[in-house]
Amino acid sequence: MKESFRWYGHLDPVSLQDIFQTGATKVVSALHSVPNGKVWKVDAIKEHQQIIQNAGLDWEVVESVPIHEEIKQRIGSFQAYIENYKKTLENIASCGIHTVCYNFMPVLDWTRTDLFYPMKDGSSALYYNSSALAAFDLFVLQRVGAEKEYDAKQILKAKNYFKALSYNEIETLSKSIIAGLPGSEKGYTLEQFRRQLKQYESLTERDLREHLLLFLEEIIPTAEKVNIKMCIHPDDPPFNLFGIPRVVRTFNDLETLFKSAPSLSNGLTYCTGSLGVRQDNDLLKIFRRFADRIHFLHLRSIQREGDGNFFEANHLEGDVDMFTVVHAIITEEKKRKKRGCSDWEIPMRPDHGHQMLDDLNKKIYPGYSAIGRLRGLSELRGLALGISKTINI
Ligand code: DNO
Repeated sequence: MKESFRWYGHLDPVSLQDIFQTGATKVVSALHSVPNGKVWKVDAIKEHQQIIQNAGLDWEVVESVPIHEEIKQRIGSFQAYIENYKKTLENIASCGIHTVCYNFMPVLDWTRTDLFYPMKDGSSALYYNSSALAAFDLFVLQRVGAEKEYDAKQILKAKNYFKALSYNEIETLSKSIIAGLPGSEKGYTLEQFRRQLKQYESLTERDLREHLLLFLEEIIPTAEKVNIKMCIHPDDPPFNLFGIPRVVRTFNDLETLFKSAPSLSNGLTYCTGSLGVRQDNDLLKIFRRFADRIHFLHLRSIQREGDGNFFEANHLEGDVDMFTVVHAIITEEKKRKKRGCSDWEIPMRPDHGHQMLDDLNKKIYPGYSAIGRLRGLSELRGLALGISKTINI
């Protein structure tokens, strides 16, 4: 695996020099200052790339080129945004970067309800609590028709959850959900969020899937032409939120996606933490089925706590069987190498990490503090080294 680390640019509290010390050689990054929908200019890409190179690192993967909401809904200027997207891919490729991660989650990107969930060892983790989300939906956002989304038991749990919250806790909960986690859009106020959701009111799961497939029909030929591997990121969490559909949640969702555009440029970001939230997602089966189109890896674990609740466990703990996952990855890499593929090594980043040690007193990007990710990377590095010595292909 090509060890990589995510870097959010010059505002990131974790510097490139810090990343260099982790031993990772590759960087995963994006031009976060370019507004969604606008073309990434070659000069801007090159400038960012040069900054990374000056630190002795390589910009290996773009994560993400975001997809404009109008493309997801196929309204307004979606066609122009698709053209811009293609141009951006061409520009990225012309700078020598050939892996692009993206997602197709409407309105919100990844979502958690608690960004500082205390762990027994004194570190803190990210948590998703379905009652907290329902409490926010029903009693803070007061979304019209929200009660139809939940059964009586869930509504009762949400009520009790909400009753126990102080005013400040309600504020914090709202912020955690809609104020924008690192890597997502800037976030919303309650009013903006309501408006965004309303736009999706009549959009069915079938519509959204069709819009994704139509988008792929347009961009995959461009990606192929310029030798870019597009890697869709699974929905996180992998189920519908706020009554709007998500369509990259399960084995079957992925199967549909890749059947409709079989080119290997139509690839997957294999994110164990996102897919692993669902017990019905067999991580090994997913890996094996789509192995040849897995071009990027996000390795992290989660611990399911029932009702769809989960926290982000240490990388080698929790419900993701990291040994089996890494074994499958290394086996795939060795097969690729044997076939003579020059790019047999798959870029991997330790995804998220606990806020711990010195980072507990620092301003961090939730999930993206240095030490927690460094711990994850080191553990994964050791695991991979051990496994790789045992596989002879
Ligand atoms: C969260 C990230 C996501 C991811 C996008 C990919 O930590 O994995 O924000 O970057 O969903 O487009």
